[in-house]
Amino acid sequence: YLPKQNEVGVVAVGFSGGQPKVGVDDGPQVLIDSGLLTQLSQDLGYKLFGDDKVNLYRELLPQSENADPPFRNMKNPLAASAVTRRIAQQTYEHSVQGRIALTLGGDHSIAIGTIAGTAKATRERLGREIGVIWVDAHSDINTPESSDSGNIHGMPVAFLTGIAKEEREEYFGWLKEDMLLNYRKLVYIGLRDVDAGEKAILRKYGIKAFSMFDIDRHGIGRVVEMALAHIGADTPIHLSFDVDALDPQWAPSTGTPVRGGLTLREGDYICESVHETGNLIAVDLVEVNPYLASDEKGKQETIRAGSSLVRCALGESLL
Ligand code: Z70
Ligand code: MN
Ligand code: MN
Ligand code: MN
Repeated sequence: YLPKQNEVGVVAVGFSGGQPKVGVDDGPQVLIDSGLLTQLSQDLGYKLFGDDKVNLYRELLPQSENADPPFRNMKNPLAASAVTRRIAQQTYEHSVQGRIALTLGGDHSIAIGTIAGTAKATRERLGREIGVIWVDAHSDINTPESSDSGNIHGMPVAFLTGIAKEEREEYFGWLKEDMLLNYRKLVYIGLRDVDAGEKAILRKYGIKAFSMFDIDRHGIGRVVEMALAHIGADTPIHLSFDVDALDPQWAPSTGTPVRGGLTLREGDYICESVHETGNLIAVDLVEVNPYLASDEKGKQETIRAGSSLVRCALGESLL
C-alpha cells in the first residue's frame, strides 16, 4: 500500500531552540556535506524531493530577552511552535504523496512537526493511524509542567500524543486532532535517562518502552521483534532516531551523551529491521551537534554513525 517506496522527501531543519546548546542547527549541513543525500540517490537509487538546502532557523531564535518569553515553563515556545508548524506542512506534503519523509535535525523538538505531518497525511492517504518507534536515551515525554528544564526537546511526545495540550495557536495550538499520535502505537527503544515525572507518565498511560535493561536481557533481535509486534504488522511506521540513543563511543558529538547506550550495530539493526517491514513512511535523525565532541575524530564518528543509521533505514545493508 506504499506506492512510492523509491521516493524520499528531504526536510533539512537547522533548529536548536528546543534546547540550550548552539550547534545542533548545523547537524543537517554536516550530514549533507558528508555525502548522505548523494549516497541515497546514487547508491540506493532513491529519487529525492524537497530541501537541497538546509532551512536555518537561527533568526527565529529570540534576539532579545523579551522576544520569546517562557510560556507554561517552555523556553523559546513561539520559535519552536512556528518552526515545527512549518515542518509539519513539509512532511505532510511529502507523505501525502507517498514519499518517505526524511528529516535531518536539529534538536528533537522538531519531531513535533515531522510526526504531526505524517500522522495527518497517513490518515488522509491510507485511512490509517501511524505507529512511531522512538529510539533515544530519553523518553522526551515531559509536559511543560513536569519538565525541570523547560527545554522543548524533552516534550515532543507529550504534545504529539495529546498528553500535553494547549489551545493557543501560537503555542502548539495548531496541533489538531488529525495530527496526533495514538500513544498505544508508540514504542521506545534505548531508554536509560528518564525523569521521575516521565516515568510516572509512561506508567499512567501504559506506554511500551524497551530500555537498555531490556536490550541486555533479551538482545536487540528480540526487542525489535517485540517492538514491531506492539505496533502491529501492516502499520505505517515513523522512525524517530535521536543519535544519543547510541553509546557515546559511537556518537559523542551530541547535546546529552549518556553512557551505556546502543552499539552502532544495534542502532543499524533497528533501522534495518524497520526497513525490512516495508512499512517505513518516515525517518528523523536528530541531535547531531558537530561542535560538542572533544576532538575531530569524535565529530566524524558521530556524523558517520548518523549517516549510517539513515542509510540502513533506507535499505542499504539488506541484500
Ligand atoms: C530531560 C529534559 C533530553 C536530550 C532529550 C532531558 C531531555 N528529560 N535531552 N534529549 N538530548 O530536559 O526534559
Ligand atoms: Mn530525543
Ligand atoms: Mn535524547
Ligand atoms: Mn528495500
